[in-house]
Amino acid sequence: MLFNPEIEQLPRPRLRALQNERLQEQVAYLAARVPFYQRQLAELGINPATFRGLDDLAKLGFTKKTDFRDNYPFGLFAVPQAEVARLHCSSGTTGKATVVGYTAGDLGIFAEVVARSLAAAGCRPGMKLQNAYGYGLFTGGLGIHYGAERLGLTVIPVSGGSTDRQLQLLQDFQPEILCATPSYAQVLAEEIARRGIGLEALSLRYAALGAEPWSEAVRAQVQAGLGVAATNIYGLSEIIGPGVSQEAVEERGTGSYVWEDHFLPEIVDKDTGEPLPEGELGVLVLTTLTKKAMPVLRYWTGDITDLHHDPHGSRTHVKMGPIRGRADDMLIIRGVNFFPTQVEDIISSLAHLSPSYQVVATRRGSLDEVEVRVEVAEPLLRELGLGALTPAAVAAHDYLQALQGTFARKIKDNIGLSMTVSLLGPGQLPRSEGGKLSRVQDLRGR
Ligand code: ADP
Ligand code: K
Repeated sequence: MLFNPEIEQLPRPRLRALQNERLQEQVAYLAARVPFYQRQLAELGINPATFRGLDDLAKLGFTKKTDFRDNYPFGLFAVPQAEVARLHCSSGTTGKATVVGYTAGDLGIFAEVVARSLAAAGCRPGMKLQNAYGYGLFTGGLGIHYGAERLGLTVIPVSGGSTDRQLQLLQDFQPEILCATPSYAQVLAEEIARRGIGLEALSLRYAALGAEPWSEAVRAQVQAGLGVAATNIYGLSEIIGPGVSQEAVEERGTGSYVWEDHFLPEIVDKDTGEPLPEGELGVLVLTTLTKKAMPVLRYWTGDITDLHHDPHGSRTHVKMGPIRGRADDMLIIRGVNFFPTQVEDIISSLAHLSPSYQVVATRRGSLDEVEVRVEVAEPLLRELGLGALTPAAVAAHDYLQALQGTFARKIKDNIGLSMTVSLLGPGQLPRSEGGKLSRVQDLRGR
């Protein structure tokens, strides 16, 4: 089913013309309203009045995550605060960093693209959707919620976690659709098997999964374990939230439709920033074409994928492949984005920890786990009369116990993720060749 057939099947030339017109409008709008873009356009010698739209797209500069940080909280907003109907933050950034805003009209666009996405995922008006995405500042919960309502679904806003409750509701309310991160869908599938709940006790038919990368192997496991057809939903707060692109249920494995009337995608070389031809892997760059509160030009997502047209597709919009990785060191832990430098900031706020640290991501079952290993500063250990630190030595010293606890708590409070903390003595972390520590070890292998 297509939620908006006219737009979803708009012939390519008309779609291009629409994008062209909207891009010109968006550039003029930002040039008149947002100092950051005024400066950027001026520096690049771009005159909004003569900007030719798509032909000039590659002349525009990129917008990066650091630009959001530098303009925190509202510096990139294009409307007075009174016109902002809702605020969200990028996941994993509970405090500073990425704040995004929406006008009432923007929320309408958000609901529309999610409604399109859920329809492509297999949902039909009248079905029930259990929404296990987190509600709150994270765009996932409310984003799915309002899109599902727009499509005419009955929403069960259970939010993330509480597996017992999730399983109870799946049996009692008999929803046909589940929205969750793929790793949480795996957890639910495993628990269903472990508790011997037969699939005949459930009515699930479809799952729309996203917020983190996943593989065909995970798809196979979730589809078998939950009795669903599972599709990919992709998005990011800086652009709107989930619903930037979505896989169609009949076309699983061939890529996700980018809703191009609202979001203009490009693939660029991760080192040079040069646009790459169709089918090549590079960094996904997205421009919003219709948002009003906080439009962005050429947002550097950091996500590595490709774009390709599917001549046999049910929609005319371009497809993006699965996310193959990141152009930076961002990790996605249980759907939450996190940069190792966030750990570094916490370390520098605490006395007695040295800036030598390592972040190790592993998988236990289907859930991500993170251990932060950090070296304790030399003077403290000398004072305590200790050399190398073992877990037993840490456990035997109240002060080290407290330090470990404070560090773990700050991580949880500031990043929103629970991590295991290990304290080590100076020089205990393995150095690589040139004596350099590799800060991140991702041992999850999907
Ligand atoms: P979201 O609510 O979609 O997780 P965030 O802004 O918190 O939004 O995170 C966006 C990032 O999450 C993306 O840049 C990408 O790295 C990752 N992400 C979101 N959806 C997917 C997906 N379906 N597959 C792979 N990665 C995804
Ligand atoms: K995410």
